[in-house]
Amino acid sequence: MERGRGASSMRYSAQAQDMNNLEEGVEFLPAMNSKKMEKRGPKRRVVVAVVILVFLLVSLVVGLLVWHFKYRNAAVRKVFNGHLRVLNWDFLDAYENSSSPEFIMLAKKVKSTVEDIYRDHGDIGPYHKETMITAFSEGSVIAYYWSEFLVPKYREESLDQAMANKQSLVQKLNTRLRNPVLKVESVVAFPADPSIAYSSRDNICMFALHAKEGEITTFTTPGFPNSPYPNNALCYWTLRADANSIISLTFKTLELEPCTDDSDYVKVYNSLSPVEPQALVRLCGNYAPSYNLTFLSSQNVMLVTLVTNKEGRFPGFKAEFFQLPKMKVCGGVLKGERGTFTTPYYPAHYPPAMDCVWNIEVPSRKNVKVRFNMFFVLEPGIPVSSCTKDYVQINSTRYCGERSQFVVASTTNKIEVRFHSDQSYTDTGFSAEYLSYDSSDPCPGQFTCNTGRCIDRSMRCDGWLDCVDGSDERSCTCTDQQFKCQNGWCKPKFWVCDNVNDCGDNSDELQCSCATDSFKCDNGKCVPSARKCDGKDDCGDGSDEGSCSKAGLQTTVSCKEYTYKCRSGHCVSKQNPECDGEQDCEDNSDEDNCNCGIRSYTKMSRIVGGQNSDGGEWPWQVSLHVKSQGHICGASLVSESWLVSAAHCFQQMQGTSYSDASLWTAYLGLTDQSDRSNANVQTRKIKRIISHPYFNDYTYDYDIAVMELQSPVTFSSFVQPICLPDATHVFPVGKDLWVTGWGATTEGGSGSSILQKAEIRLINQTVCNQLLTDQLTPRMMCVGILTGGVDACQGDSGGPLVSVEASSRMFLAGVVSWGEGCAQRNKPGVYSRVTSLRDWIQQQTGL
Ligand code: 4AZ
Repeated sequence: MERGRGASSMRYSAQAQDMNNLEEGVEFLPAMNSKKMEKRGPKRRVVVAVVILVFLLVSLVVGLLVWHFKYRNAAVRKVFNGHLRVLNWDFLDAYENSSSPEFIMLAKKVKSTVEDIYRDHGDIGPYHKETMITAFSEGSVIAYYWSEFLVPKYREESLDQAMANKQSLVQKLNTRLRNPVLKVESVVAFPADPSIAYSSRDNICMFALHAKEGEITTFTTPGFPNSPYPNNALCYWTLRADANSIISLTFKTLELEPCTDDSDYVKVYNSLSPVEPQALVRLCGNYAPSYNLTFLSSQNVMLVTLVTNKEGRFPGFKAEFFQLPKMKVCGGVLKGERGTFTTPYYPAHYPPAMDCVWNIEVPSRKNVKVRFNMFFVLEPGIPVSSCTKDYVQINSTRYCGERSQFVVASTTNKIEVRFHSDQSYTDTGFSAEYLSYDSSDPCPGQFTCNTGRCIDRSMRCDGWLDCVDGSDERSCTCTDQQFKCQNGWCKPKFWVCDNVNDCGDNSDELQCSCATDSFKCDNGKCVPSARKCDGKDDCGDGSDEGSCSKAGLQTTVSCKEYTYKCRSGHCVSKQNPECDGEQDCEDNSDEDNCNCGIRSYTKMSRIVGGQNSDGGEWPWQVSLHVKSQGHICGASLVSESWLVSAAHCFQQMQGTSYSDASLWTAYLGLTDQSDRSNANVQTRKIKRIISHPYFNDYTYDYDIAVMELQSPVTFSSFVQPICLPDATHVFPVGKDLWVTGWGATTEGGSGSSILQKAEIRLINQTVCNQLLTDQLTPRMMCVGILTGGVDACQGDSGGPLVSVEASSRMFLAGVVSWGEGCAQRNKPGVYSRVTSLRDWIQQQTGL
């Protein structure tokens, strides 16, 4: 400021006289300076001032007018879909045919009633353009319609609110007109799906089908199976059944464009109107043959829509439907020693809007327990911790989501099981059995886990964790064939000194050093010391040939798949030379970009099972939240602006497109989910998500994604990147790695508020492929404790699996991907193998 004033007075003292000079004009404002005014002629200055003032005023008015007419008044096209019930009218079969005179006559009446309702409302009436009645169904008569509006942008919100609250208007209309032609109620309208309402289509097709008594009706996408469905198309199939029936719809084959944000999709509605609150399922891509694709309605109508984009044509679907009598009661009284029960129509998707109650009673001297053998009550976007939509309730506990077998026991001879499904999105439900048991012997002839599960007695104290909570391995007396760990557990003696921490406290691996003249390999093998650094891999894992530098530098060798390539293009033989604190390449490129993998302090306990982490212990751990759903997945910080996570976290899931970067928020420096406002926490929005293009949502191959933060984070003792290993980096089998996350702490259980850590070890790929029935690909690796009990679980996905390497630096070895359940014996967790995906990460992020 001060410098500016000085500059201007210097210009003035030079006495520039040119009045056209803009800088002179600036000088003209201090009117108190009478000397200057005199010199330049007062009249001329006043005229210029007035002209500028007028000019500014005119510009302002013009600007305001342009803003008012062009922007404030810019009209937005809005479409709503809805339905209403006409009370004083009976349904005729002819109403099913939209070209029948009966349909046309009633549609005219309904349309004028809807227009009356709109006209009555100042936030709706002025903007209404058109309403069309699309269908009728029974009860007494339900009319389905869509309405189009043109509304100025600034009135859009009030229109949305008024449309969401039309019930009060209808009451007004009904009271205003004492004898209305149509008496209407239950008027509902929802904003139309934008992919249907707001884009023009080259191909529209509509089919109306009515189930025939005792017959199955088949329908297909246009051209199926001889030609693929058309591009840029919108097809509707209205399915109807007789009054008091419901519809069972099954997709026999379905092959659409693979699921992405804007891929082709089929959506099924429990209504004749395509409204989201009554959507039952959204299907895209294709489904495993074992996946049940049968859906049930709650009424006698259903709508199937196919929406296709401009590219990619796929075969489409063949579907069939039939009618069933509407279920009168759901649930009931179940008596006896044992029995089974399921959700309605199991294993088909249960109908929406269902409430079932089973009152189970076993003989009076016994207690009762319920075992859920299959449990799929998953509503997209609803966390298992809240169960606000579809759920099973026993006593006051609600269960939802996908769970593997679990037991709920009662301490009396009665138990009440409730099932509730809401209006939208259904799943395949549950299959359960109830059993009576003796309170003094809940598992006759078997061992009872503390969770209530019964396991074979031979599994007790056998070294394997068969109960999820490890209760079968507690309070054991070790046999002659067993080793007693320091923590009291018994493990088979032949597991001692196998370089695997079987006890969890590593006590089985202490006192296992090699003879004085031998070298202990990283894989536990002992080789004669003379063979170390002899140019031959005697250990089998190369560890006897690592760290064999001469005068600090590694000798250059010819480049192989497994040799580290320096920036100069030369290769060195040393295994894992990156960021180990030693110069191995001539150009020192092996020690470049090594500001990673170090935490503010080291604190590692070696304990089986997850444990609470301390703040700053895992500074690369990221919690990924989705708006209104909370923590969904983990991720790892690899630079100031990039995260690595799992592609399956960003899949399109019924109703929500998780690949939309704007849905996500990343929390860094976080330990306790309930303390997100902690000063060490940094929050970032996501700029973009790049999932691996080869990610396969069936096999989970290439389950990796990178995410760019909208703005870089600031590194601190709570926020630090993890090192990315070179593609040639070797993580030897048997190596202990750490997995961290806020996921479920028991299979099917809820997530943890405090970040959990667990130490697990890398399992041989061939052995694991056998355990997991040939499901592994080279982009996967198994890490876990084969005895069970320690594992990643739902909610840990995308999170880091890290390895402590030379100079205590930690490297990202894997990304939590999938598993058969959690922490089960012989079912280790599967992780995306970062070294196999390293080149892709480099291409995407430049790191
Ligand atoms: C999951 O659902 C999940 N036991 C992640 C990891 C494992 C299982 C499930 C491994 O996100």
